[in-house]
Amino acid sequence: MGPHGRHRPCLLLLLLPPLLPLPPVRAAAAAAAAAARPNFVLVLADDLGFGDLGSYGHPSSATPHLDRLAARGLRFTDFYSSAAVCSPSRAALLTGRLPVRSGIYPGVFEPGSRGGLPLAEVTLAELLKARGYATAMVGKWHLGYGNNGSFLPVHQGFDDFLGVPYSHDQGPCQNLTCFPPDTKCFGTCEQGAVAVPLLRGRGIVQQPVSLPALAPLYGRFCRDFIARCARLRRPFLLYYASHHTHYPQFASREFAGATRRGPFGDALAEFDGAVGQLLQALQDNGLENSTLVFVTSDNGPSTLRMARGGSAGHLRCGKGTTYEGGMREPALAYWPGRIAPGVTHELASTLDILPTLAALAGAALPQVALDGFDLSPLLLGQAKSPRRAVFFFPPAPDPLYGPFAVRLGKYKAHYFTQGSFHSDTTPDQACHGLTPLTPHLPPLLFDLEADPAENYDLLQGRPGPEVLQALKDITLQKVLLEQRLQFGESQIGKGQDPALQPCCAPNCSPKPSCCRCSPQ
Ligand code: CSN
Ligand code: MG
Repeated sequence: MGPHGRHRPCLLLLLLPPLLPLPPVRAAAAAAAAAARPNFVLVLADDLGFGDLGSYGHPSSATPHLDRLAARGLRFTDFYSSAAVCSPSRAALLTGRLPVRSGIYPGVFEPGSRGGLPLAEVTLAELLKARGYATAMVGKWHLGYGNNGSFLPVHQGFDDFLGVPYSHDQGPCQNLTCFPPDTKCFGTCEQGAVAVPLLRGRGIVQQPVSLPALAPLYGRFCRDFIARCARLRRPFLLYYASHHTHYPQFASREFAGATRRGPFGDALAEFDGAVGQLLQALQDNGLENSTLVFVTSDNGPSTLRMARGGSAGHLRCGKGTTYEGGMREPALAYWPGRIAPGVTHELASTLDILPTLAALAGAALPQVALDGFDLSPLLLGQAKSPRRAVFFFPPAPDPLYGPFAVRLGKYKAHYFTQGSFHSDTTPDQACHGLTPLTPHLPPLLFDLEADPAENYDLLQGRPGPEVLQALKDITLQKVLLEQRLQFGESQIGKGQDPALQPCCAPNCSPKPSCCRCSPQ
């Protein structure tokens, strides 16, 4: 493994022995050490909302495999992503740091973006690799492409990568096939960019990518990777970042038209089937009891897409906003024999994934400011969540404003609100793109247990002493965070250079339309 180029030297790699085959006398010790290092399958859905899964109350979704994980694993009711759009959310997941620290703002990376997740950031993959893990990723990256792919996963700790560098609507999607045999994708997406490529490592294997072929390709890649790790008795991290529920939704022949919920439901069902295949592969290789499977989503639903977008359930607004619908997500933790089935109302965040998996793997944490907590005692039923607060930053964060909202315990205060075009078409105008940035002094204050939909501002009535105390406590949290939070240099602000867009025929003309390498 690891044929895809150099990895920058990192302190952890220098401290730990190189990953050479162990001499036979130490085989028993190695086996014992391996038993202490569980495998991790980290599944991230795209723009999947709090209300989209059957196990989270959706009446017409077909998600039998995810619902089985929910029934046999730990289901979170109060789990948050760390941003309301894609790139910053993924940066937080892989670094355990608020995305403003790594400079992943404003908005999301574009096909020709100059920046990417800085290579100096220590990712979950790098941290586990230093602990002897094999690491692989399939699916959507969206943390930069850069000059000749210099920001791709293979430069951020992943031994292998099969996937798409950004969203599959960041190219002219009218040329893509969404439903076979001959149905083109709904909508036109981003004109003027190259056709969306499929990459292996740093190389382009298809341009444009065939969306209906993706789930089977990814499935084979994952099965092979899992089987190889099982054979080598090597612990592994598999990061599966699905595209399906992002616009334009797609599905292969097996799933197209197969559900009661229409195109979104079909795409979701195929994603669900892919999760089922991952579980099957674990079972086939005898790894089900030594593997933690964790499933969540990057941000809330894109209600702009109407019935083709996801659902936040009874939560307010969706993608792009700092209301609950923008960032509260379904989350499932499944590890038979270790994690007891149940439901938890404890606070948790994608920021906590890195410290949690590091603790379970016995890996050292990077010596940088982290914003996550080790949830392993919560997962293993030994303690409550150490997390007390959640901070909500908008897609265009600014140190002048700090977090737009803060949750502490069951209370959430909004100091600023702003609509987002991603949350258009909901009945609530506060969600919509034309609703401007609005400061709130005093903040809007909601009790998320009594009022998860954020309808009833507690400071509108005659607030009692408990509510006034909560207001003080929560405002203190905001101030304390602002004191310790350093905004990194904006990576997305470095702008774009069309010449950086991935092109399978580098010297072709005219760009971008000549960047095609497979028959339509
Ligand atoms: S996202 O969706 O990448 O899943 O967040 O596909 O915010 O300008 C968001 N945006 C294209 C997108 C553009 C996307 C934006
Ligand atoms: Mg997304």
